[in-house]
This record gives sequence, structure tokens and C-alpha cells, in this order.
Amino acid sequence: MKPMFKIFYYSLSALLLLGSTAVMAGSPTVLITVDPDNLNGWFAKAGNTGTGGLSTNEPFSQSGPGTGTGSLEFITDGSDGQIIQAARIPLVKVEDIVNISWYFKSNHATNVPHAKVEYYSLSQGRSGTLVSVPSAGYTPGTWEIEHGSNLMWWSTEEGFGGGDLRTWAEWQTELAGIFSNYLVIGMGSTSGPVPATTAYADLVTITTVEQQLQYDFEGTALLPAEPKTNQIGIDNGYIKLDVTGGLAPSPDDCVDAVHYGRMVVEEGNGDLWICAAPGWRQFLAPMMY
Ligand SMILES: [Ca+2]
Repeated sequence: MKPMFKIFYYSLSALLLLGSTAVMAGSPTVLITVDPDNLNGWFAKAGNTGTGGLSTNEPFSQSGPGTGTGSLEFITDGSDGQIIQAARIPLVKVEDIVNISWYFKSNHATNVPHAKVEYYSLSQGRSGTLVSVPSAGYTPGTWEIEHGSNLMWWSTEEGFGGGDLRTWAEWQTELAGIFSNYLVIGMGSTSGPVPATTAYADLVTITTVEQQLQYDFEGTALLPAEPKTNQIGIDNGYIKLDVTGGLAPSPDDCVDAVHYGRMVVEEGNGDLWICAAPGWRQFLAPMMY
């Protein structure tokens, strides 16, 4: 890309963001290429049932449609409960996310890739997934951009259901101090029918109070499965589990097969919690004084 165009592009991006929330002037944009040789932390989120990955079928880059060597592809075949999600761990507070934007193209008017933000706080005992509601009036077959700061969002957290739509700014306030553990771009649903759809997303951009990270998906590859986090260690000869922070572990951390086998210790009373098919099982510490 010619340098002049790049400068223009970034200026245009900044203009598009103006008028949403407090966009930080001078926040540096970092372009990150996500390709088969370096997926830069992106993986297929657990629970995916459709197909997808990096694709050369729809080249897209900062210069727009037809440029670059690929994009992120999502394919559902029309059966019930299909969902495809790509994710990465941003490790940033929800309140510090100023905007998330993404370019997308779909052959369906409403089944389109959109962003989600998972959050989790052991100390506050809260967790959930913020789900953006795509703009109405999308024209199938066209590349368009969405800005999350202009959309309404709901949360999977109990008490904040699909009818409780809030602006991004309102969620920044509601979730003050809580970290986002996953940035997700996905399509489909885990419940109910999902139309047969082929869609693409690219230039997924997360703007925080400190910087703007722009992910350009390129090349061809299936995304790898969600990595297992290191939750167990050996500490001076003892097997050491994570602790819960004095609370019961989050129900959302024990909902499907990839979670079964998780163990965690409630350090206040010494209870051991084990995740299995019925959900968390609590093993009470015996009183041995
Ligand atoms: Ca691309």
C-alpha cells in the first residue's frame, strides 16, 4: 500500500469514530496480519458447529474489497443451532474499550458476522457475553462496516437478557472494573434454526483508551481450536489448583464438554469444586480439627 493512502485511510477511520464515544486523538493504530503462519492469538471458539477459517475467497484489506489475500470466512449449512466464532484474548477492561469495528459481507440479510465481548470478574462474581445487534437494512452481497459504539448490545448475564438492550457507553459504566477475557467475531446461534449462509469479516478493530489494534485476516487456514489455559501447576512439590476468590465458581465456566474436568478450590473453606456434566459439583471439606 502507498503510504499516502494509508494516512488517508487512518484519517478516515478516525473520522468515522468521531461522534461515538470519547475517541482518543493520537491513539496509534497497529495493523496486525492474521495468517496461517501467525494467527496472532486468534482461534476457533469452543462450541463452533459450522465451518470457517481464513479464506482467499473474498480478498479484503485496508484498500477494500478485492485487495489483500483473504478474510475470515463463516459458513452455516441451514441446520439448527449452528454457530461459528473466532476469538482472541484482549485482556483489557470493558470500560477501556472505546469501539470495536469490523467489515463484513454476507449472502443473507440478517445472519451476519458481528462482535461479542466476553467478560468475567471473580471478585464481583459476574460473567457474561455482550452481544452486538447488527444494524438493520443490510444489503446482502456488499461489504459494509459496523461500529460497535453505534450499536445496541445485550448480555447473556442473568438479569441482562436479549430484551435489555443498552448502548456500548452504558455497558462501559455497568461493567466498570471488569475485564474482557475474549473478543469474539461470530455468526449463527446455539439455539434455533440458522439459515444457510456464507459470510466474511475482516479488519476487525478494537480501539481502547491506549491504542487501536486492527486485525487483517489473510490467506487460507482453518482456525485452530481454543487453547487450553494453564490452570494447574506444581508448587514446591504440591499440585496447586486455581482458587475462586472466596466465591462459588461461575456457572458459565461449566456448561459444555470442553469444561468437564475443571477443578478449583474455594480457599475460604477448602471446598473442592469439580466441573462435570450436571454442572459444578461441590465437595465439602471435612472438619478435621
Ligand atoms: Ca484481509
